[in-house]
Amino acid sequence: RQRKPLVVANWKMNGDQCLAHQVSDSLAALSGSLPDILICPPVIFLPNFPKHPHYSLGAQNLSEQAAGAFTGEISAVMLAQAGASHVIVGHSERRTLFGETNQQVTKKVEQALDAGLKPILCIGETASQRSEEKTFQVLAEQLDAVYSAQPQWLEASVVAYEPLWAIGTGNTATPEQAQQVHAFIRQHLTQYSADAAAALRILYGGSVNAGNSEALFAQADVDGALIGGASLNAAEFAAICLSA
Ligand code: G2H
Repeated sequence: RQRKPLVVANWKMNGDQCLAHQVSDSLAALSGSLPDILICPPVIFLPNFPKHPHYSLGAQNLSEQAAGAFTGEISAVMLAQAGASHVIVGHSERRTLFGETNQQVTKKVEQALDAGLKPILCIGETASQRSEEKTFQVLAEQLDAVYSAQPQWLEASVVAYEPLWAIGTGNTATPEQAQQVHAFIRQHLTQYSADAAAALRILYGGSVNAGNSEALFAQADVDGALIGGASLNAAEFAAICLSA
């Protein structure tokens, strides 16, 4: 494999200290060739999350500001100090439920990179955009908003394709649908850097579970996954990691 797979757990606003220990124990028990594994729990759990060489820690969101009077916000530097190596940026729940715009997403990517965090940029189309055959256009806009002015950001990035119609619905994209879009994303990004596009890890997200992960990971341009619901079950998440 050209790119080492990356499997990311996105707990969203779920979990507790007990789950942290369960997940840590089940990942620590794995052996053989493992993918890169990243756990993104709610930030409150980061400082005391059990450590193990089999996985790293990340955050689910960050402030678009560096510091200052922004009540309730958490900066990239704080996340790094709390133990995060990566941060999810622009998840569709942030975009749709909290109104995050492409412009804000771009500022967040910049903050992450300035603090030495790797951004996991989430992009995806809605069901109606797909049925109107606007999928590629929407994804291109989301990518270009971030990388057109700063193509060098691509090198330190991870991209996650999460079709909105597949998130938490049990309605996974087929491996062929995922591959088609991932190939488009990689091709589209070659305009910024052919080398960075070739090296970029493109994750799939949306109702991935232990029953469908292997077929998704078998696709040439699927370099891992972002797992929501199924990452809350320690044994299932470990099984997904093993299938990568
Ligand atoms: C998509 C995904 C993880 P789920 O949001 O980011 O969640 O696996 O529950 O569809």
